[in-house]
Amino acid sequence: MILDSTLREGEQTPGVNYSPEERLEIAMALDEIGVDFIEVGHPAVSEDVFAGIKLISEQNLRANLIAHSRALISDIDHVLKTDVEWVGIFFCLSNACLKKRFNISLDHALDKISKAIEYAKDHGLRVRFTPEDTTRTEWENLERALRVARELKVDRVSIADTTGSTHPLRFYTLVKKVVSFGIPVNVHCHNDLGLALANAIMGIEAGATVVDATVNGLGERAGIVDLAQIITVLYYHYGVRKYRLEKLYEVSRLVSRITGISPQPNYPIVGENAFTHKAGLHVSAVLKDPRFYEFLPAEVFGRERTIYVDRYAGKDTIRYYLEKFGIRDDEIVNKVLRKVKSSREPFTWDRLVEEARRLRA
Ligand code: HCA
Ligand code: CU
Repeated sequence: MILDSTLREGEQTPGVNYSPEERLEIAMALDEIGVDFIEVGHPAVSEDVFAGIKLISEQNLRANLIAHSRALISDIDHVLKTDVEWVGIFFCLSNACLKKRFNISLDHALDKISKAIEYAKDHGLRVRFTPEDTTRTEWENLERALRVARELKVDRVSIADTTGSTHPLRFYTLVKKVVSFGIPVNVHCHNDLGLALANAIMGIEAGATVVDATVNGLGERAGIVDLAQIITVLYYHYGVRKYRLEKLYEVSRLVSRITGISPQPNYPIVGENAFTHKAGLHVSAVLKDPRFYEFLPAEVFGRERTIYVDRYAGKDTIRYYLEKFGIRDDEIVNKVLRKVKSSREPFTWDRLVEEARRLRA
């Protein structure tokens, strides 16, 4: 399953603050794609965030809604008022955090967490618990937390690689150990080393059943797993057919428009260049059969294959474009190609055709 956290983790991206209406618009788009969970935000952050979450919870979306909360009764009260079904409670239990950040003992921390979980459960919420910075937390501490979570009938635990520090093989081992406790597991992988997706996949291999992701990979620092990438990997390598791939580009554009942050051009699937060919050799092969240089078909994602023309272009590229405008003269093709090759500028269709018409005249 997929948990999309564009509205929570994604809102922790510098420069991103959704209005209630924007929050709703994104949630509806995510619901259309078919994500299983939508993490709608942290209602205690501000009235505006709260209002947006409330707006979403009134819609009767298909996805399960989960709101973020510290291990505080007051935070959980905010969540209760939004009427979402799930709460995600997080607390860091590494020795370093306990000592330097909070200055409390592990027992004290577990007590605080238990009270929060019990309160949430007593009020009918389903609970996900995240021992934040899981990958750097001492196993003894984690083990105790997992026992407590199991006793309190926590519905899911999330293994967070909060600083993106882990290695896929090490992550696999950790997830496997946690899965053996019998509580359903999420994985939440940050991308500081560019390993978020690899780690998430290893998490799946080890038995995790939910992967956290965000549209355009948004999130703190280098962000987390990108929604389009994980859904596409699930489709092509795991045969998961339940998500609407043809909507992924649309939702990426929507989030880019709202956040003002576009993915880099070479970003997989939703980046501007993800389906663009440039070198003459590639174009010539692709015109015979796209599969020579494409694993992913553009149409599946509601996108179009494009061909970029500059001095890397070959004769086939120019012929292909000019033919579209009814120009079939080989000599003109050669001349246009020479012109293209003598320039360091790209050539748009218009410019190619204009060039050809000028030469013909
Ligand atoms: C945070 C940290 C978090 C929490 C994940 C979770 C992380 O911003 O609160 O609550 O499951 O990466 O550990 O995003
Ligand atoms: Cu995170």
